[in-house]
Amino acid sequence: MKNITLYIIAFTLFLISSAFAETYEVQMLNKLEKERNLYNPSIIYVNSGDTVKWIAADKGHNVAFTKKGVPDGVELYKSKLNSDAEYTFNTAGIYAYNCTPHYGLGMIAFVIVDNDLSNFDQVAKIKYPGKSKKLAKVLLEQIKNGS
Ligand SMILES: [Cu+2]
Repeated sequence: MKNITLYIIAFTLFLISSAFAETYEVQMLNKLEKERNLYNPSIIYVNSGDTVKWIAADKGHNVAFTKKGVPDGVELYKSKLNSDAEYTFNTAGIYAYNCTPHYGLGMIAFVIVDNDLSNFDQVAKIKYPGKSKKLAKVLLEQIKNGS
């Protein structure tokens, strides 16, 4: 009987947490003020179970998880160009991602799941190409400072 009660409690908690899973939107843009080829916002904090939806507000972009930029055991997700994309985050940690055609032009962004920064050093060690290098430094500094 005790086991059944625990099971019911666990299942109820699961239902409640699923009901509260949120969806966040990130825009894929050609231009915003002085910036070109960007994700807006470029850093978002979510909880495990939450979904991020990337909106192809402008064409020519996609979402590709950056190699070595995700928590251990997570497969690299890659979306199609010109299309909205969606991914549900179930593993805690930092996720670095980039636009395949605009990686060298600085089109990178981060998702932090459950406020877990345990893979920070690994993500900071990535060799970000071209303009991504400077932006990665700025964004990672913000992540480190929790802002
Ligand atoms: Cu792009």
